[in-house]
Amino acid sequence: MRFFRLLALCMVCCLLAVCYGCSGPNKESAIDIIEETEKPVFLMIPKEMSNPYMLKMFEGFAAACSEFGAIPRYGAVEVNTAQAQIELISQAVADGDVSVIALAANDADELETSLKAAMEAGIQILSLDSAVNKNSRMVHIQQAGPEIIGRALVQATQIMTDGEAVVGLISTTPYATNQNLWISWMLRELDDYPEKYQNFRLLPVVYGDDLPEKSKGVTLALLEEHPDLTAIITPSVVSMLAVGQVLREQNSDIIFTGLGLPSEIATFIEDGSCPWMYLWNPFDIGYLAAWTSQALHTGEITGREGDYFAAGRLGQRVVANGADGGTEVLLGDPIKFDRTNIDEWRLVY
Ligand code: RAM
Repeated sequence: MRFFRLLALCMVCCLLAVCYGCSGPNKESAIDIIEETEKPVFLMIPKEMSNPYMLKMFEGFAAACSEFGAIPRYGAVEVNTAQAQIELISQAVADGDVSVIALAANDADELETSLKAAMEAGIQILSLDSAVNKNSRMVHIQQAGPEIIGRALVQATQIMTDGEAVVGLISTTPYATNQNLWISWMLRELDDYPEKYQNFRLLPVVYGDDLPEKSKGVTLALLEEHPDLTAIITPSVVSMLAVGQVLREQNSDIIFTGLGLPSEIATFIEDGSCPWMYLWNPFDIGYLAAWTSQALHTGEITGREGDYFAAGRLGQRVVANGADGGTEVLLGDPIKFDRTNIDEWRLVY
C-alpha cells in the first residue's frame, strides 16, 4: 500500500515538472518526497518564459520559497499573450494543486475571468511587474513608482540630447500594463513642461514584443525612416540590448536609454552610447512576490490597505493603495546605472 502511495507521489512530481517546465522537487528519499508534496505550490507565471528579466525574477521567487518552505513553479509561457497565460491559469485550477499564482500580466483586463475563477477555487492571486486590474488580484507587487520611472526617462533623454531630441520609443507589446503606464507618464512629463520640451519630438511608439529579433528589426526601421533621429528610449530589458547591438553594428552615434540589465548594458554605458539607464533589482521583485504569496497563503494578509507582513531579508512591508484603485506593495526607488556604479552592478544582475 505504502509502495503504491509513494509510486503515485513520484508520478505526480514528474508530471508537474513536465507540465509546467518547473523546478520541481528532486529529492532522493521517500520521506523527502512526502515532505515535498506536503508543501504548498507557488506558481509564478512570467510574461514569456525565456525573457532574462522574468528568469531573474523567478530566481528571487524560488530563493524566498526555499526560505519559508514552498515549492516554486515557473509557468511555461511560450508567447507573451494573455491567452497563453489563461491556459496555464485554467490548468492550475483544473489540477487543483496550486496554492498561489503570481503573474506578470500580458494584459490588464483579459485575464479577469480566469483569475476570478482561480480565486473562487481558493487560489491566492497577485500580480508582479505588470499588473492585472484591481478585480483580478488581491495585491500587486510594484517595482518602483510608475511616475518616477516615466518622467525620469524623458528627463534623461532631454539632458543626453541637449534638448534637441528626435526620439524613437520602443515598447514591448501594445497590451503590457507596466510599459503602457510608464509611457503615459512620459507623455505627461512632456505635456506638463511644453517650454522645456519645445524641441523634444517623440515619435509614435513601436513594438518589439520583448523579442530580440523583432526589437532589432524595429530599431533598424527607426534608423532608416528617421535620418534625423537623435535618441531611442526603450522600457524593456530585451529591446535595450537589441538597440545597443544594432546601434553598435551600424556605427551609429544615436544615444539610447531605458530600463536595462546592468550585466547586458555595461559595455554600452562604458562606450557612452547609453550614458545612463534605470532599473531595480529583478531578484528582489520575485523575492518580495514570494513572501507576499506566503503571507496571503497563511492568511496573515488578505491584500487590503494597511496589511503588513515580514518579507524575509527585505524586512517588513506594507500594503498600500495603488493608482489603479487596487492595492500594491512597493519594492522601492529605481536605481540609476552610469559609469560610476556599473562595474559593481554588472556582476549582480
Ligand atoms: C522587460 C519586461 C518587464 C519589464 C522589464 C524592464 O523584460 O517587459 O515587464 O519590467 O523589461
